[in-house]
Amino acid sequence: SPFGTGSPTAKTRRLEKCPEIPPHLVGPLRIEFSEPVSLEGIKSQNPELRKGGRYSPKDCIALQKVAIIIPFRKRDEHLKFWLYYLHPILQRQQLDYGVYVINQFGNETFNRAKLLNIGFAESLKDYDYDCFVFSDVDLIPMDDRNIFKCYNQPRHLSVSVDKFGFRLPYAQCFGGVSALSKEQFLKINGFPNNYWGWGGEDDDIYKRVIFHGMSITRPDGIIGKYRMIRHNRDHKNEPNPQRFNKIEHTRESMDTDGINSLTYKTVEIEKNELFTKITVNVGKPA
Ligand code: BGN
Repeated sequence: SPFGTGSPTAKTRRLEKCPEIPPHLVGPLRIEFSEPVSLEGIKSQNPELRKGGRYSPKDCIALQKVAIIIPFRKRDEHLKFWLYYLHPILQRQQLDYGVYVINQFGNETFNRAKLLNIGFAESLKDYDYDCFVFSDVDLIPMDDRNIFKCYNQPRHLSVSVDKFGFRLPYAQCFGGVSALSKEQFLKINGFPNNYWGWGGEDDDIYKRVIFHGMSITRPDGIIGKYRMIRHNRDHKNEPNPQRFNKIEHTRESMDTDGINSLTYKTVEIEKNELFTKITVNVGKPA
């Protein structure tokens, strides 16, 4: 052999691709929120994480490079539970991943979809991600076979949430947790920037997907089980009265409102041990 004699050591062996089905998955998980969790505890339970909440499997080459984007404002307790449950799951799923918490600066009306667009743009400055999982901070999967990766069509992951009696509330539902490849995301011009307050932006995204000739894939209702952390309605995220009108005009607006028209100001980037927190000024409703 031109590479010398003897068997390759662990150090010099070329890594192979990770298997299509990750071998360490356990299936159904017990998820509860009665005992609070601490950041210090989560750190010591996840010693292989790198700065900014990054990870890649050490024994094989991950099949996908996944940025996980969490829109956020003043939900630190929820974020702790999310990190506590998700980091071990994502490592068992053998993903090359990073966690990006996109924190809306100030007290203006919340804008979930714009924060998701910002997460796409900012995470790509960090690493060459090829898949983006967009997750609400209060949603925890109850089965680790629900893999946080991208498929040949955009994927809806949070299909049977306890809050809705473990059923899909309606067939076109695309809210909660979704996964789009870079190509799928760019094809639909990303997400709308002008849905201020609660509701409708996920329906707009669904229509963008359909209008671009794609469809939604989902895990089955067992693997797709989720728990939502109970909470009161947030301040400055009232139901958006314009949402009914806006989702009637997705077809006309989607090519000019999206990742190609995104503007914002980065206020701060913090690389913590468990996640990267990017605080952004998204402006306010026109
Ligand atoms: C829908 C909301 C979604 C929300 C789901 C689940 C609207 C648009 C006008 C019909 N859509 O009704 O945004 O994710 O409920 O709560 O309000």
